[in-house]
Amino acid sequence: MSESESPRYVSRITRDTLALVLAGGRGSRLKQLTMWRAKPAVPFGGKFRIIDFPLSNCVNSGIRRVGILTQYKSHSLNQHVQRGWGFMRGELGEFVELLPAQQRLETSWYEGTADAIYQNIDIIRMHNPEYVLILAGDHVYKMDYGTMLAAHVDSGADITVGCIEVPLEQASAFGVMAMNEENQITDFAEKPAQPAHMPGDPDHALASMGIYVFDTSVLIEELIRDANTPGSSRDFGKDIIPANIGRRQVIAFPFRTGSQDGPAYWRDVGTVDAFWSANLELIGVSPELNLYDRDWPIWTYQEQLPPAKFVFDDDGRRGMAVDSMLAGGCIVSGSTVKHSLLFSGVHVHSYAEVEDSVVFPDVDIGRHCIIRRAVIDKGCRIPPDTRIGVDPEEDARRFHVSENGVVLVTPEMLGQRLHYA
Ligand code: ADQ
Ligand code: ADP
Repeated sequence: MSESESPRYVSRITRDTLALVLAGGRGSRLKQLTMWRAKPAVPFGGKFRIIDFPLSNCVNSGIRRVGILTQYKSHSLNQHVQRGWGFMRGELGEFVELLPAQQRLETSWYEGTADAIYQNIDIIRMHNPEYVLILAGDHVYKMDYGTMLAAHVDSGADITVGCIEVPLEQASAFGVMAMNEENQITDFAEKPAQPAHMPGDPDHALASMGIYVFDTSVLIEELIRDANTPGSSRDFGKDIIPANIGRRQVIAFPFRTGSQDGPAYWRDVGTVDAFWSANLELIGVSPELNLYDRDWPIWTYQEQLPPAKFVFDDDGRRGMAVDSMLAGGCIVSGSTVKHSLLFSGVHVHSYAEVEDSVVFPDVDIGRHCIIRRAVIDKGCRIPPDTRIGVDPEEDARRFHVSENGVVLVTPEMLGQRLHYA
């Protein structure tokens, strides 16, 4: 039996892997949603935060040594990880640990993504893994990293880059690559103005997912080389990956979903519009991202709350929600919720209407409010009779209105004190 046919082939590789999750970027295209929290800490899907997806992928793939590199506005991210991800067993060599910029090597913050990893070289050496899996903390998807790691080992690659086909018109937001029949990457351009399409497919480009597998020795060597390269922006997409094309074996790994039973769902929910639609898509009858998949559970921290409650108000008006998802602790009394996603602890009072909206935890929606096509940030108290998504001019004066007309409302825009983000 060859080594790759051994029943423990993949699990040996995943055990010998350290995952490092890049979670320090701001995600400024999400506007005020990332004013007080890092993008990986943005709530998603009614009860999760975005970082729960890559972290759950690690655990479901059998990778149980995970470091999270934080920097920008990391308080709510740290709190979420500490509360929700402390179940790993140190006795078994498992951990999820936070790695904030802490001036271990340099007297500065993390510069680019490569610098963030570079500044933790001593920690990588201490854990001494054979492979390092570098992930972004801000993508929503289910993926079995074991398959990618096995492909890395099988191909004899020094570096493996996860990739996915994207529509050509969106490609300039990504690293765009070309590969040969052996999946070797022959060209890599970070966010090119004129992205090249795939051979034989003029409508799609092959994009980097910003996730990488490195042999540890290669990673350390390349990080040090990059740190000594004048003018480098110390970034994987801009510097490390392009510098190694043609110099080392850099292989592309086409993305497949976590439990292999659905279409390839992968989202960089980078803008308010993309965020709003990705959340509302989950309400559909069979969404591409199946959160009910017991083979690939998404773990999170959650408060213990009673079930959602729908009550008649004192005048006998029905409280109801249709075509919607509501988390625990919600109370809908004498009001109507349609095609919306409500996170935990949202109260909707009598005569109010909520439609096509994403409502974050602990929001209070007063009597007679009308709320349409909106994202309401955590802890907002919407005063009675407020209209959101009804009059575009009035919305633009008070709130942030996205390109596609989604209204983003935060406590600060309502003159209220910020809730814990
Ligand atoms: P971007 O997503 O634009 O492109 P970037 O903004 O660097 O790259 O963010 C990548 C990840 O690193 C995010 O999770 C972010 O939070 C984190 N991050 C950013 N700066 C950081 C820092 N200084 N310290 C710690 N973490 C940091 C990348 C690749 C592209 C690829 C896309 C796919 O460069 O080639 O196509 O991801 O989304
Ligand atoms: P409205 O402004 O819509 O009339 P209320 O705040 O008066 O809403 O609440 C209506 C109903 O919702 C209450 O009678 C009760 O059944 C339920 N309710 C409200 N607050 C709570 C709570 N904190 N815990 C449990 N049920 C509640």
